[in-house]
Amino acid sequence: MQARARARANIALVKYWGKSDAALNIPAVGSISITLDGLWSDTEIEFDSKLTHDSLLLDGKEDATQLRRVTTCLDLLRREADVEMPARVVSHNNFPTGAGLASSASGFAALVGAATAALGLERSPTELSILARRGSGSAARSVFGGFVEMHVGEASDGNDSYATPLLAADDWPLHVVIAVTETGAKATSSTKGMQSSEATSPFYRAWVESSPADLDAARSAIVSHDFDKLGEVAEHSCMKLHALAMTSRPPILYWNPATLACIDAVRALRRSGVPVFFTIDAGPQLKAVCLPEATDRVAAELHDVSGVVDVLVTGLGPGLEMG
Ligand code: 2P0
Repeated sequence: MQARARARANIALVKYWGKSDAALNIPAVGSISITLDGLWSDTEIEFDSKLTHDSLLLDGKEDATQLRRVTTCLDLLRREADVEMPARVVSHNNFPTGAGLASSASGFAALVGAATAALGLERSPTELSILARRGSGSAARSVFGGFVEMHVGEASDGNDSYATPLLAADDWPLHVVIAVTETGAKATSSTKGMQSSEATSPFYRAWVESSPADLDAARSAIVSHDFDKLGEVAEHSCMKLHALAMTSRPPILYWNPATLACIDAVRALRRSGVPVFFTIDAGPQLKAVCLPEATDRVAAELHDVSGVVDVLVTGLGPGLEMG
């Protein structure tokens, strides 16, 4: 009753922020993401009747907060498999954990992949996406590679709220340059941040109402490989998310001065004709998405921005891999 899996991080170009059902973790808005080849979680799990409780070793350290979320997710799977055994989970991220680099997305997708295999549950990618969503909304997208859309669905049990692939990684091989401006964990988790925005931001309703138009624009830009159109809607969605965070009470500001300097650098590059746009998640890192011919230039410019401590470059990658 042992298995392992690898899942990659993803970044949303049309963002997820807010839930319609917190208990079932059903998102209030759909989202569109790209799965990143170079950032992954490797997770190994063993169910063992000799254990008295679940344990989690994340990057070599015990993590009580994440363990609670892991146990909630494993309880679902144990019910489906009709077993009660606790599990030992060992997970490793090859990138900074909890700093706005989507470690919960890759982590929960890998966990669900490994745990279903260890329990002998045969689940389709759609079913895995639904299970991963219960762990973390963005994890539903990491089950698939390339360009991925997450659907809100209509069912009250969440069984039609899952991700589907839009376009394979090789069909439009964009690159992503990540400017790391801080390696510590963020102050406000996504889960808490979105709860606060739902409850207190005066812009939350407008965010939900304007989401379908962003999804339509991004989907058609992806299908037609229209880089400028995708960049315009992605930056708009990113700015709306951060406007929601900033107008929550108390306000949440995920950026630091280097994040803003990176935004400036990307806009200056674009003015000089370089095909690049940015997105920023619930943390201070800026992700620049570019056409492959621009990668070296974008990486060099972001590397030189004051406050940038590291630059990671990656292409788009595959979905969940078992074994
Ligand atoms: C996204 N984020 O679409 C957005 C943009 C962060 C900013 O999905 O509460 O960690 O576990 O479902 O998946 C991060 O949210 O939140 C996220 P939960 P999750 O990528």
